[in-house]
Amino acid sequence: MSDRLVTIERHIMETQRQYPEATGEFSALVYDIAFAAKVIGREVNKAGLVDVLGYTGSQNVHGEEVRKLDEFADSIMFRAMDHTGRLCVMASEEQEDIIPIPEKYGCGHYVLTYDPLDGSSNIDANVSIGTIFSIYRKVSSGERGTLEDCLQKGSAQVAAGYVVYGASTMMVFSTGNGVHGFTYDPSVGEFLLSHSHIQIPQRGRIYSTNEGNYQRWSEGTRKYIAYLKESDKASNRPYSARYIGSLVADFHRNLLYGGIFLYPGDKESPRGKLRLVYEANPLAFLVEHAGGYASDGNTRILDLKPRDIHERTPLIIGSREDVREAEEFIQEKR
Ligand code: AHM
Ligand code: MG
Repeated sequence: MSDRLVTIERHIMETQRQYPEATGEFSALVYDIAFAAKVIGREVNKAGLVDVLGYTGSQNVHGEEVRKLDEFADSIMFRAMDHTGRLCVMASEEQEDIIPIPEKYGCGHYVLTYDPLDGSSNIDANVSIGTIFSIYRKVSSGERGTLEDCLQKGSAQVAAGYVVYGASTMMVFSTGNGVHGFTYDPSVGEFLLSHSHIQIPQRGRIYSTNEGNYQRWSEGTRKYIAYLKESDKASNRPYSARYIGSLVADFHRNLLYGGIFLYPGDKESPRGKLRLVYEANPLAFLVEHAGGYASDGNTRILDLKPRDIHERTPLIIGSREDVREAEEFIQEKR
């Protein structure tokens, strides 16, 4: 932890001073997300104590059972953001359509897309889960935001981040000027800067993937994982397997220690499982700003143009040299 007490607010103010033309609208938006994260974190931390666990009885757009905390987190994100005048439209992994700003409130220049509670299958077992978000500038011409605003390439993000509700709650984000982590101090109710300018090692020793899908993987993916298990001192193999099954938690560990996370396409789901807009793009933005790389096996994630807000993509993300090597195997060049 730094010897200066740096709250998210102070960090944003200090960063903003470098941009005299900034209006403060964008900074306030990051602060709004931190506020929503505190409220979601409070409920996540009492899961089990009160009746917040289990299912609501309905299904989301992906046909998955909705858990009560999913629904709660989704509603908090919306309610923390709808009235601020900073956003023109939102999109959530939990909602089928884009989310307009209510008519009674004004619209701003920014677009927010989010996965309110990722890894929710882990909720009932007290395993880390997270909230993931991206911020874009409005590109559509009308007064209100449209689908076009939500379907921008990841390279157009102006900020992205996640909150991991784990042993402690942490918010990690980048506004394009380094990746910074803030740990929540419940005694003062603030996120305090604990990890400044995070850089991911160029190569790691950890791989994270659901190997239960092995039979469905392509030959290239199978060969790559077999390669990581081979013994070779010079290239630090075998790698260690670490898979939590919560993307935010798996990503967070690999960001700090180095490593590679893979959710590839396979025979049954050629586009994999994870969503381009809500999961792959924000984490790809972060990993690149930390010196790493993210690919769908062939193309840089941030260069993919989403055609649908719920589109899926294979995701290979982490230490740059590891991801590049995985691409070679997946493309069957090795
Ligand atoms: P969710 O958004 O419905 O929670 O699903 C995404 C999660 C990720 O957190 C995780 O990486 C992945 O699903 C795990 O999938 P699997 O159980 O197939 O390994
Ligand atoms: Mg998710």
